[in-house]
Amino acid sequence: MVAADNLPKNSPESKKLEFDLSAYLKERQKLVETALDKSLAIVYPQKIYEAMRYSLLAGGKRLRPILCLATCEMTGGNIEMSMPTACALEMIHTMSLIHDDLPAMDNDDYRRGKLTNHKVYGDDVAILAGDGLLAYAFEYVATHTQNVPPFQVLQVISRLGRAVGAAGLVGGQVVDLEMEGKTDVPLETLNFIHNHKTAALLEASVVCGGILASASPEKLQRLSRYSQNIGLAFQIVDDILDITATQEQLGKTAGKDQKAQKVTYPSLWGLEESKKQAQLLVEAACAELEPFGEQAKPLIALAYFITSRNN
Ligand code: GRG
Repeated sequence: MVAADNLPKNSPESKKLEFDLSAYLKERQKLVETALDKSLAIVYPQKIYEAMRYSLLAGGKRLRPILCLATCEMTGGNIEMSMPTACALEMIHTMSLIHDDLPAMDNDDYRRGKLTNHKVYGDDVAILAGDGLLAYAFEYVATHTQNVPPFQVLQVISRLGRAVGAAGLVGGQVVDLEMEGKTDVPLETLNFIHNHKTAALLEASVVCGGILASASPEKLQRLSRYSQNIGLAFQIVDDILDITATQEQLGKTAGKDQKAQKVTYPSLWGLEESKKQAQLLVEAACAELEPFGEQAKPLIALAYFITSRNN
């Protein structure tokens, strides 16, 4: 779990907003942790449930569930109706991390400050733990969402499916793997990779929150543009942190991109320009929230958190 005390309580953005992001994140992370813990019991065969829970409850910022809850509230819904989808988003995100860390992909030993799933349970069980979490995410939305019309639940399930599959995470990961070892990756391809690998699930987190609260198509469009912008900003900052943060801060191996000579935003633009671009994207994201007025404070603060975070 990220220490909320590290968050930008006194940053210019949170002062301007008069919004205590640190307290907000602490409270929301606690709600999400409790809901995730309750969502998955250990039954027979214990081994697979233990492996699924090992990564699901390993901490992390819980950004995707928090974005979903915040958007649902901003558009007139509430935490109860969005918590099952928030949990499902974290299950999907966690499974993508488990598979990403496998020797056949990024081959990482640490994630969220702990040994990766395959290091503890073996490659075979780690693959199955990822599969188990992915399937359960969809089951969980379908069986646990309350006080939302069935058509909207169906729309959420459909948006999640699109974000995960070849039109989303899987598609982004495939192109990322194809680009391994290449030094002439064009910006267009880099953007494709990260719009799919990173931004697609962040977009689904925000848009699903709006769908659950019956937001209008115009509002959903704005939410979609907000989240695409924060999604790309998130990845630019991720690339920057790979260079500037320590393994302890990141909870995973630092400096991996440079070591693998991977094309990243800082390798194309340099650190300063990358920071500037991330800031511009966050500003563009926040401009989309103007019609939501005061209610948009949490989503604006979360957007600025993306550029000021240190893990
Ligand atoms: C989804 C079916 C399916 C398979 C997985 C491996 C893969 C396909 C996709 C890779 C997706 C991936 C790992 C993208 C990177 C996204 C990213 C920036 C992760 C870090 O997110 P944080 O910083 O992590 O929010 P925490 O630990 O805080 O939750």
